[in-house]
Amino acid sequence: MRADVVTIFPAYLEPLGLSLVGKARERGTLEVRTHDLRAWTSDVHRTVDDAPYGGGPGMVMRPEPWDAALTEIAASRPGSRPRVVVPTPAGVPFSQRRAQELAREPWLVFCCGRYEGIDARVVDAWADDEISIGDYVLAGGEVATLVILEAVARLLPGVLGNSASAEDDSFSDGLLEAPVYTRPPVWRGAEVPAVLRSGDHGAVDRWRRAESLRRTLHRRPDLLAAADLSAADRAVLDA
Ligand code: 6GU
Repeated sequence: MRADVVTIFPAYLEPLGLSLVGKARERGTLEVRTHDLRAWTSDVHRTVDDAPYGGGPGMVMRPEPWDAALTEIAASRPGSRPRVVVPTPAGVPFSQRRAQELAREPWLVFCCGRYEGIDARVVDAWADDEISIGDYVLAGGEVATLVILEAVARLLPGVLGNSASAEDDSFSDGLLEAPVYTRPPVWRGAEVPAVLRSGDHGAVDRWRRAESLRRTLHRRPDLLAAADLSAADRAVLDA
């Protein structure tokens, strides 16, 4: 996969050189190109914003630098066109399902807005997706892009050491994951649940399913409505 990121703060994307995403880049599974939007300004002050029509606080990003940037980036690989993502708190909610969908794309372009956002005309002209990472407001789209790209990168073929770990994720079956433990078996007086040390894989699977269900019931009851529940699952929840 190739991912281009357009921002006025390229340094904000430096974490994409680290850890799992950095390794995916080293292996060639993911190619990330970060671009400074100001490279597509033409005035001496390299202006990217202006006052909002209709009044109100803050500034709005002007359409011309965005259109010039996206035109040039889109033309950099003739014969294919990128999926253009605009992270914005006014977008549709990001989810594991959307991460899976984006992970199937060969080429993504992220447009990181700042201030009060990007002029709606250039968003309408270019964006395939406007995505929010949650119900709170960030100062710009850069951190949201980091979030989305990390969620997508770990789904790319060969990125996770154990591809089962992606399938086991919280949300992949619509439930939160069960708690996890490692050594020591007793830490500050707290024991690892005996079933996990029993060697009985069937019992471990049942325990994990029950913990998932109970956790989801307490923390995210909204998820249960959409989950695919067996009679045994319902018995756990009713207990
Ligand atoms: Cl994608 N951008 C900004 N600026 N704030 C957000 C967001 C995105 N998602 C939630 N809050």
